[in-house]
Amino acid sequence: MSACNPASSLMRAMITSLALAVGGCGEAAGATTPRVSASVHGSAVVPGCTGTPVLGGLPAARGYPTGAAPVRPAVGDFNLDGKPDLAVANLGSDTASVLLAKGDGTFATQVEYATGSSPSSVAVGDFDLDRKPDLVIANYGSNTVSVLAGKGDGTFVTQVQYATGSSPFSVAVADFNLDGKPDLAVANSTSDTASVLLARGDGTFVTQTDYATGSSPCSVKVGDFNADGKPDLVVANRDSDTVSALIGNGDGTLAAQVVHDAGSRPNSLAVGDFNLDDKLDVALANQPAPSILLGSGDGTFLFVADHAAGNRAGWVAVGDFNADGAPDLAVTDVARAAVNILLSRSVPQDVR
Ligand SMILES: [Ca+2]
Ligand SMILES: [Ca+2]
Ligand SMILES: [Ca+2]
Ligand SMILES: [Ca+2]
Repeated sequence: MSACNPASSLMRAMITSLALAVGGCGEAAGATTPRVSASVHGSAVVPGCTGTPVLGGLPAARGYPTGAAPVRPAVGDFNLDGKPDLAVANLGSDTASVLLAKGDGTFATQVEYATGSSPSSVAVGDFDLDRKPDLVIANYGSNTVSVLAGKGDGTFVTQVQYATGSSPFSVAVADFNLDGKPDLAVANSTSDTASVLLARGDGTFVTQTDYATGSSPCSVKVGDFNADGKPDLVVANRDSDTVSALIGNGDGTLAAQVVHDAGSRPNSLAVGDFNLDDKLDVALANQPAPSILLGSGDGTFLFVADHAAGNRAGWVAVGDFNADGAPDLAVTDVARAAVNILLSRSVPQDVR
């Protein structure tokens, strides 16, 4: 059974603890590493701007209903009013929910859209080049991605599905052939591949090209890790304890993977320059604690020992939560049903 399998008990626990979006209302800095309760099943949890209790300097969470087992929220301005909205894949109800922001930290009631089976990841891009954000969703149970074109008023047209590898568990957006049309990358967790689907620019996509990864790729992210202006991929291979870096050739193809040791059970990854050396790094939510792959700037990485914080890390996201210009980490802690915030100054001295 794939470790990305959402039917596994660990994945159910992860899914339950994942329903969150960390964002905010400005001054959310904590002097110490705060721990924020974010365990809600069937709700998108958004930090409230006017909530009462404050834990470790961050506002308390406020929940909004979604479909069942919401995972991996994405942010976009879907009704073009300048306020960032939310989209969430509802793994348990085969839908995606869109929650439009009111601009005061609260959100309107969700609108649900049909997806494929067991949607596991959602990303945002303008695939038909009409300047209105569209959605792409990886459907774990249908071996497809769904593309939903945005109308620009916060609503979306009915999905169109495209074939991927087996059990796609993560999707990312980048322009891999540098033609100005955003393309797709998908991590196929049971075929041990990453797929690239090139965009035609009218909202449709060319048939996928597959690239080998490690075992059980659960998460894919994009960055220019060798600083040549061409987007590259990193993939977390949960069952081989590695991260694959696939360097983009700039023509829509990728070089064969270069494999890096990544600690134990990397479940998800995020990209940022965590030591502020202008070279992109990779943060890993692995077990028992998050780790960093420090970018060398040439597409290779140096593994840095686990952080002390965290326990059974599930998913990781990057944001500058204390507004000091350095990227911080939000890591779900599966065992404690919590999100750990690791401020950038908590990166060990040997990393900085
Ligand atoms: Ca569009
Ligand atoms: Ca393209
Ligand atoms: Ca590159
Ligand atoms: Ca760096």
